[in-house]
Amino acid sequence: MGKVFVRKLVIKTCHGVNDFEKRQPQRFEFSAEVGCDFYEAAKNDEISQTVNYSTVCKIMTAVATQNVFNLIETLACRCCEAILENFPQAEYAVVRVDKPQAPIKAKFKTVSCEVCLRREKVYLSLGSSMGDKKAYLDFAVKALNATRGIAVKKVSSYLETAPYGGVAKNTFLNACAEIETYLPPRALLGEIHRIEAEGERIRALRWDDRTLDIDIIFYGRQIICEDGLTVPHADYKNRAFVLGPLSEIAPDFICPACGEKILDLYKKLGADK
Ligand code: A4P
Ligand code: MG
Repeated sequence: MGKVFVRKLVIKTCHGVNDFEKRQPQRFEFSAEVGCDFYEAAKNDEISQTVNYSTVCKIMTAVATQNVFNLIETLACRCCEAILENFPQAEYAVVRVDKPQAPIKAKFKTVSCEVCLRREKVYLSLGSSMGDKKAYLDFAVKALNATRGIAVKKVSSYLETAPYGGVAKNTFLNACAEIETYLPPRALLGEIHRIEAEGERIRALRWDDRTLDIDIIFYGRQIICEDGLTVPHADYKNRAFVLGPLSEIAPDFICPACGEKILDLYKKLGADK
């Protein structure tokens, strides 16, 4: 693992909440740190295998000069996203924006903001128990892959399963997907809710039949216990309809909470459940 840096790239451009800032260019300084494994690039002395700092500068210049934003936060986020999209081998990017001429009545060196986005491997469970179930699952995979910041890497086969939980009556079609994303967990959940709504999901009774349900099972190795978001999923270990498809695409993935392998958890549950 290594890091490539750009420090204080100077760009004169127009960003700010005030109208005059949107017309009069002022000085901004852009710094980036991009995490990537460049061992092979160093071994072969080959620029195409690493994160080219010249390209990083071009990306930040393009974002800074082709847009007019209110916030330096937006500027930093857009730069970070563009760097990660351009370098699929980059594990994370940190972008800092300094605005030393910010129009505030105070003696200061600079105002700044910094953002870090990390590409994570995420496992999702997909389910449908109403209408054309296969079409809803196909739609979910397509919609996820079409979402900025999400790339679908693997999809399990679709499995017919008996309803679990005692509320839903219909047979389900279930699958699991592995995605790569730099969206933070809450932003990912927001995109999932949007896709569920586009898939004609109506939220009525909990656990009831639905056209489309997407749950986050794992988000990298993070453990999240917040209002409205529990990761790893609170009940995945009791669900053959999750562990079965997951065993197909990630049998050796180790749960960050309990330290057990997916395939072992599936065997423990018993494939008949
Ligand atoms: N939420 C918290 N953690 C998560 C997470 N890791 N991923 C919150 C996604 N959402 C999470 O979910 C309710 C709230 O949980 C969300 O607003 C979110 O903030 P929901 O999707 O709105 O409602 P739900 O799906 O009815 O509830 P829940 O608890 O997600 O139910 P499940 O777990 O999805 O179970 N039987 C079979 N055979 N196959 C199935 O797929 N699915 C269910 C629904 C029941 N029986 C089933 C199946
Ligand atoms: Mg759900």
